[in-house]
Order: sequence, then structure tokens, then C-alpha cells
Amino acid sequence: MSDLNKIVILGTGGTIAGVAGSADQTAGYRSGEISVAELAASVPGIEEAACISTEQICNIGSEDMTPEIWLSLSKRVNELLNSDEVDGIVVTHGTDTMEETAYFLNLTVKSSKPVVITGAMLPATAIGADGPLNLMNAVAAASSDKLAGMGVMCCMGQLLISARYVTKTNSFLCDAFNGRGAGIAGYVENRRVTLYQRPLRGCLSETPFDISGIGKLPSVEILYAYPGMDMRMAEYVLKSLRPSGMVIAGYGDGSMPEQLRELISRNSGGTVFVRASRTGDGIVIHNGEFNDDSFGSVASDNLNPQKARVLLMLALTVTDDPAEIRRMFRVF
Ligand code: DAS
Repeated sequence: MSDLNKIVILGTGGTIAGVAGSADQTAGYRSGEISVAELAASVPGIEEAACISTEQICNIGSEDMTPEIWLSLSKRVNELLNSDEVDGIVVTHGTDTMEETAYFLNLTVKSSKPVVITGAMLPATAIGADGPLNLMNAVAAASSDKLAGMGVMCCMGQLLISARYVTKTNSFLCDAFNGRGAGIAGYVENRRVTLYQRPLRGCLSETPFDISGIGKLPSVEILYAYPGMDMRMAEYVLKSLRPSGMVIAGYGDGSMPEQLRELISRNSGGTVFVRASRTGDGIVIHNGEFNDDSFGSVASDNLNPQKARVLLMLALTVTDDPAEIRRMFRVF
């Protein structure tokens, strides 16, 4: 009987499963061409790291990822981790929207067993493809009891970064992921995990989000602020789409043009607003440059716009009270 940990690799597609026309082609390839079973089989020695099984959730470029797939993926992760026959999960995923899926899982998986998400910046056919080592390291991390209770981790380029903080900050370099001001959780080297910090924000069973009975998440749109923005676009979103929530990717500390503030104050019926920052780092503080109390808005703390959207979508499954949502943005 093997004493190796039993790890299930759930494949969703991405560049890690991508195929290009030649070994030196690193752009313009097709994502999601190789099955997760083939990916696992292509990693030399992976069978020494863990007892592996694979499942294909989907096989797409992550630019086509959807909240519906987030839901089915998280439900499958919870189902697998409820079994004594599974010790950890690895998710292979495209890098473009990896940070959103990682954070969604961080908030909805209800097990303390390791869940590690990984991908690649180079297609599987490329010279020096980064996918195989990323996958090996992700399996090694998911097999480590050091990750128990740490929430979902992203493993890219030998880094371990908490799902709440990880973000893609380069469009094509292999060294494209980091935790910004929150830093990294640790490293994986020679299949060994070295950790330097634990996430302080709530995740897993500490959150009130139970998606087991949810088929569709509340609609939340993101509006990017820029000089001279046409208010008719914002007006259309608010009046015609009538989203349950809206994230403003504002300037600096989450500020926005006066015209937009006026439009929102006239049309905020039923939509909860979160002020985030298009800077991608730092924090947007409550009642900082903007009186959130009087406006009824929520400051995103250090969540970037795309992650603030994930938390707001889940928050709206349990409440539409801005004060309670503010608490969630301080805690999760
Ligand atoms: N192919 C893109 C994606 O699926 C990029 C990648 O995976 O690196 O997100």
C-alpha cells in the first residue's frame, strides 16, 4: 500500500495545456489542447511525488472562464475533499484569470486539505516550457501537510502565493505572478515546501459562503475609470443591466470623476458599489478620499478590482447590507 498522498489533478485548460506550431512559438498558440491526464503523464517523476488521479473539468483558455465553471469546480473540489481517499487537490488553469478562480475557491472550499492552483506562461510544446515543473511543484505542495488550513495557494515558478493576494502582473514573462504588497507565502524546491507566512484573512470554513445550493451567482460588473469617460456607458450598465453589484476600478485611492459620483448617487437603487483601485496594489480605505458611509459604498481594502468582484459576488449571496459587506471586506 503506497504511503504517498492521494492527489487529484483537476484540469481546466490554459497555456499549460497549450500547443503551438513550433517549439520556439510562445504566442498565438491554442490553449486547452492537451488533456490533464496527458499533462500529468508528461511530468517525469510525478508518480514519486504523489499517488495521482486526474479529472477534466473543462479544457478552455481562461479568458473564457465563467462564474458557472467556478461553481462547478468548487463543488467538485468540496466533494472530492470530503472523501478520505483524497488528501489534496491541484487545479491546472490558464494564467489570465487564475487569480479570480483561486480567490473564489479560497472563499468557497470548506476543507483544510491543501488546494493548489497552477498553470504555465509557455505552451507545453515550447522550448523550456514551465508547465511541467509548475505542475510537479504544485503536486508536491498539495502533498505537504504544511499547507493544511492555509487556504488555496497558487504555485507558479517555484513560488507559493496565497490565493487572496496572488495577481498576474506581466503579460508574457514566465515570472508573471506575485503577491504585491502582501508578498509570497513561500517556495517549493526539490519537492520541499518552505513557508514564511500564513494568510491572516479568513478563508475556507471561516467564510459564510455555501455554494452547494447555488446555480447562479449575483451579477457584478466592473467599471474602469479614465479621464473623459462617457457617462452613457455607466448609465446603461446601471439602468439597463441593473447589476446586483458594481466595482469601480477607480484612480489611486478609489476616487472617480464627479460626474460618476453624481450618476451613482442618482441610480444606486439596488446596486451595491465597491471602490477599488486601478493601481493594482496598496489599499482603498473606508471613508478615505470618499465618504463611503454617506454614499453607501464599500472600500475594497487591498483587493484589486477583479478580486473585489469575486468577494462582492459571494457577499451578495448572503446579504445586500453595505455595512455587513464592509465587514466582509475587512475580514476575508
Ligand atoms: N492561454 C491563456 C489562459 O488560458 C494564458 C495562459 O494560460 O497563460 O489564461
